[in-house]
Amino acid sequence: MKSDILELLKNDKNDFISGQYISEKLGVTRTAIWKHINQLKEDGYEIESISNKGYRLVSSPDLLTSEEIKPYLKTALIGRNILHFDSLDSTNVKAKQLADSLKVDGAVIISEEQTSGKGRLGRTWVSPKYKGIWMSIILKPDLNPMDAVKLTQIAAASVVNGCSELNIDTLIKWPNDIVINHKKVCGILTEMSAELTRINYIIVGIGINVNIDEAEFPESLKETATSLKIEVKHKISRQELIGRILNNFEYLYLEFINNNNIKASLDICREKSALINNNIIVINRDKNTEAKALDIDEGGRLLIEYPDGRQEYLISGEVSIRGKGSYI
Ligand code: BT5
Repeated sequence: MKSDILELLKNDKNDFISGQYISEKLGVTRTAIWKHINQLKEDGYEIESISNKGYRLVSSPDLLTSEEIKPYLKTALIGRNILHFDSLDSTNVKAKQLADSLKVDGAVIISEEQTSGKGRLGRTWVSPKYKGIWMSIILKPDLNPMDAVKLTQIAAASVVNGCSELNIDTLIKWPNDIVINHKKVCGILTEMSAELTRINYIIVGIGINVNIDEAEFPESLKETATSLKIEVKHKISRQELIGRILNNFEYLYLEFINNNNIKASLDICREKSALINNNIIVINRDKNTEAKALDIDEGGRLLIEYPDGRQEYLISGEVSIRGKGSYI
């Protein structure tokens, strides 16, 4: 009911709507409306109420709730079910807890902060409150488990496209980082529960530093991390960016699932690659080896060439890569 009232207020953004109108439209008493309006105010909505005019929405809080993201969503599947939390240890952990009970594909878990955000291989992901997008998409595709790595590429391509629609140019550092000016602005963590030939679910975790200021990064990340706000020098709407990323994700995901077309995503990953044609260092356990990145193949693997001419395909998640001399 609260979200129905909010929707009516949003539809008539600049005008007052009367309690009578809301009451008739939604079939609730004026007292019930008043209670819900008070709850909305507690949630951070600024609502003006004048006795014989009704209610008017003045401003909305900067929150990643379903109501705030919905205006930007054009999807049929992805993000139609958004579960919003004020604080979580990790959206990927929460997504795993919920995955079995959710029947539909494409539910999205979003938290305003993560107290124990996860990177790959047990690393941590810094996720300050209200400053970024910390979300996990729950998917249940009928795919071979071997294909799950491609979801990371689909996610990376969606983030790059979403940013580019807001005039922010980013590059993909294969397999799971998005970078601007040689610094990491986004990381992707794809996790899976599967049997030998069948996927139970895939969780695509996406973390984006949106409105973090330089001083807010921990000392250990200052050299290597950045945010969209730092790079473009103004605040970015997290709601609009999520909408755009999920719209792109749904298109690329359905192309892959329904039409077996991963090329659409891989073309973006190639075109926006921070590595292809660059000399890189392949970090495998404690061993660093120099190589050149040549291409990303149809399986989403990175083709590299060692100085002796030997070529190798790297599978995502197998190694970490650092560009020569700097972070990327
Ligand atoms: C990643 O791992 O880049 C995957 C990050 C995925 C985060 C999302 S947020 C929503 C979802 N829920 C989760 O719990 N996780 C996902 P990796 O490639 O291993 O990089 C981790 C490394 O990046 C750390 O060891 C730090 O060096 C660095 N790092 C940590 N937080 C960062 C941040 N906010 N921005 C840039 N770099 C960061």
